[in-house]
Amino acid sequence: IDLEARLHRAVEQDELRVYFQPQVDIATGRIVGAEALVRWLDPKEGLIPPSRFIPVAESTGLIADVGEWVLRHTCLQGKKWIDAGLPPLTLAVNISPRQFLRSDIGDTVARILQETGFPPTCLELELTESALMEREQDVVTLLNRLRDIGVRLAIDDFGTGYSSLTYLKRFPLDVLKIDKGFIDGIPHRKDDGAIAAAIVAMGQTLGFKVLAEGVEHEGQLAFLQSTGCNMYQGFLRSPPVPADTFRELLVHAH
Ligand code: G
Ligand code: G
Ligand code: MN
Ligand code: NA
Repeated sequence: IDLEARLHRAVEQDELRVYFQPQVDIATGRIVGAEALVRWLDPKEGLIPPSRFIPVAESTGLIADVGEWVLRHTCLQGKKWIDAGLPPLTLAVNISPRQFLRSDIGDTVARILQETGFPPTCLELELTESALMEREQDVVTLLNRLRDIGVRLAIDDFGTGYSSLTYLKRFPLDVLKIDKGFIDGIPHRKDDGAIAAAIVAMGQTLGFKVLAEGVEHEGQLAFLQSTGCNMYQGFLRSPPVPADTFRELLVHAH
């Protein structure tokens, strides 16, 4: 049977898993949140990465079911951590363009927050530049509805899309995530460093928090610290890990 049919069954039979990658406050070194990243635990094939099934889900429409599963599962996990007395965290969930542009995304998010009891202010939605470049008026309406619900909004892979900087002043956003592609060349490539530093300065002037993605080395972190960048994610601290492992990271770090 094909991947689409298998994925459909995987959602129904709870074969998906959510991994969590720490998001670290650069000034304090503390874990302040996590990005939720889906995996598919196939009984025969083992762990299947999202790069293999998210595009299929997007092109077949299954993304609505997969996306809703990830959102609900992440909020349930976040609520468990709050109830267990862990320090407050922001959990970031990736929303694919097709999932975002459905007119009922606001209703879906509001319903899941209500059902799970997870606080809206602890949930961040990661959107891509390409999703925001679609029908602009619809996008403004969708973003404002999400903003009214109280969730935070982040731009993922910032700097890589066919984007226009005008959307930064038009859309209600909270976080810019600098794409790993700019972080890779730091500190030896002057151009990458200059672009990262410029994104931090511009983003912060516009009132956003800025997060650097894919930080792997101390040299990158030291450079980002010098720019005043707010947060980072990357293998330097931890790859995405299962919930229990993430909880251990939290407990040991605090
Ligand atoms: O987790 P990994 O490091 O393999 O992620 C690969 C890609 O899959 C990333 O671009 C990430 O944004 C995407 N991805 C991971 N989880 C989700 C998800 O729950 N929803 C969507 N839409 N994309 C995801
Ligand atoms: O949603 P997004 O496209 O930003 O997904 C993040 C992706 O980056 C995931 O696939 C995650 O596993 C990966 N990732 C996170 N940190 C690092 C890192 O330090 N190095 C590398 N190579 N990949 C990373
Ligand atoms: Mn992301
Ligand atoms: Na990214």
